[in-house]
Amino acid sequence: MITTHIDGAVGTITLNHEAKRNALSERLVDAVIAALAEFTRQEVRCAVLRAASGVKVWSAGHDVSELPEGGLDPLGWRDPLRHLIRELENFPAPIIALIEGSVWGGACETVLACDLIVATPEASFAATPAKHSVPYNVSGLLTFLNAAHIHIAKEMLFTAQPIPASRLERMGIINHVAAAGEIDAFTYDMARTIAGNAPLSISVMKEQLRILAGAHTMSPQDFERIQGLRRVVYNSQDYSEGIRAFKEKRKPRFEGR
Ligand code: YXS
Repeated sequence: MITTHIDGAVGTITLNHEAKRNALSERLVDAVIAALAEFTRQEVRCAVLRAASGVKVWSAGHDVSELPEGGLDPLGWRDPLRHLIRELENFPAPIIALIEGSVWGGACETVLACDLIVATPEASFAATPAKHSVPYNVSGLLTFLNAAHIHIAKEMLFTAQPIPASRLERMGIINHVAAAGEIDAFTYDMARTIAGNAPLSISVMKEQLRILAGAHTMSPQDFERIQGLRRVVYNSQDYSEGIRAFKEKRKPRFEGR
């Protein structure tokens, strides 16, 4: 599912399930989370999350075959994607996402939940809930909102179209764009710079920024109303049609009910 490597104080996790385009299955996510735990034990001071060099698809997003076909929240607390996002945010050192190829659906949020993003110019990012009639969850939408201006977050989420890395860099959503032949050297140079700084200060600043980024008040009534609205979506015919269409490798026909 993945390979890992530690070089000094820099750890690398490489997604390695090409057959399923690195879909974020429970098995792959569990492997990434176990690697992060090992990096913590090894006192890694900066981690790099990447796929194999030259890959066409960085990750195809949530494993659709593991999504419920209807009647259950597809992105509940214990969902592998939700678990992965929390582990990335709680990992005590910075994580740099090194992106080559296309990034889809929940993998977009995964990349945005990392602390820094370096991508090749050819890389692209497609947020896909609207493609599958998935009611994204509240903390997941906050990941997008913390990374992008609300108009860009809405463009990503409402169009579900791939957006090139070069455009996202111009908007400050991606830290750096680097050519394929240079991106490794660029990324690991930054990782070593971070790893050479004070780890306690960085770790506490990362945790403070996580708390500040998540500090939003929402009344219990608003939360319950949102959950009710989301339930209408994942109980809809459109949601079941979205999952079925993916499995039948055809374009979904949404009726708005
Ligand atoms: O047919 P086999 O068994 O060889 O498997 C195929 C695909 O079914 C499988 N695969 C996936 N399996 C589970 N979940 C996925 N997300 C997924 N994506 C792909 O991998 C094998 C090779 O796929 P194939 O033939 O399509 O590869 P390709 O190179 O022609 O095309 C690569 C992609 C990524 C353009 C294409 O696979 C694709 O469009 N995948 C789905 C991208 C997507 O819509 N992801 C969003 C998943 S849902 C999600 O993340 C959230 C719930 S949400 O939508 O709310 O954000």
